[in-house]
Amino acid sequence: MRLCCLVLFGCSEFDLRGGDEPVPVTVDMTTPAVETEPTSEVPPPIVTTPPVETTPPATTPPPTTTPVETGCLCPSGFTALPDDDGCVKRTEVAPDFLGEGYPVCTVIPHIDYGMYGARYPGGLIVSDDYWGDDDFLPDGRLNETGVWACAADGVSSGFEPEGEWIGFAVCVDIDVGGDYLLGLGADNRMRLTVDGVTLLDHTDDNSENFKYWWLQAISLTSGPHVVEFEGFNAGGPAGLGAEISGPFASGSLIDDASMASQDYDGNLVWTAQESLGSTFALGETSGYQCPGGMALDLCAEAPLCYSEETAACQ
Ligand SMILES: [Ca+2]
Ligand SMILES: [Ca+2]
Repeated sequence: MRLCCLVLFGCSEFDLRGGDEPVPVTVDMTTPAVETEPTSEVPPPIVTTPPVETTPPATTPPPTTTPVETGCLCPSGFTALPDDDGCVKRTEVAPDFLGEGYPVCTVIPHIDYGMYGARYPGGLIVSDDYWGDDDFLPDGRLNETGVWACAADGVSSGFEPEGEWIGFAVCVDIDVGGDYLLGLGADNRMRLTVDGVTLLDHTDDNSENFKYWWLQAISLTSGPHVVEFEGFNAGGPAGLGAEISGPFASGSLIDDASMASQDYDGNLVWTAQESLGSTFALGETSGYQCPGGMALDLCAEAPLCYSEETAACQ
């Protein structure tokens, strides 16, 4: 609850489920009721970077879903999503806890970061001061939102770790499904998964990994999800930038032009900068590690790894 309010811009009562006392409703009978138009606005998502525990997780994670009465009938073993927009079946195991994660510090700015601009999945490139451009100034998204493990002074980021994947597991819990834009860039390698499914996997050391800001679009159903951003430094300067923007109307992000037409900056709900003062949740010698194809959920009652199958309502 606390993190929700720290992270959400304009956190509404709707988000604060379970936190408010019921408010008695009074009706002024002298004034005729005014009918209001239904709104198509969807409530903002709950996006959190959970604190990383420094103690090992319980070996048996508790179940995270409870059956509820619903208008959506699901196949055996599946549970209806909160908005009845589908069914899900999860497989859960306890993660490996490898030790306290690296503390997070702001990236050291670099004029090469983002110098080619934003790059959409279909190849559209947009270059300016916001996304990044080649004007010998350290601007653009990776310079603005990038982070890496703190140096020994604990204030600025350094070059370490080198040769290790580290990253974030961001919880996105939404009452209504919607589309989201994910942006990232890294010095040197990067990968992106949603609910354990790989969306982007750049395991070479091509300088384009940090010279572009890489955009991806996803459609999320209602309910909890985990977006994982990871970076890997092959040597020298290091940085990982990551952002989540949305929600946008379901089915609206169909091509580069439709993605580029959205108000990305005005709908940011999470950036890597929000992890300052915390630690990298994911690592290979620190933090948590899940089996391949599984996502790390630190928003459950106890840390767990999950994979999931989905099915349509019957
Ligand atoms: Ca510029
Ligand atoms: Ca590097």
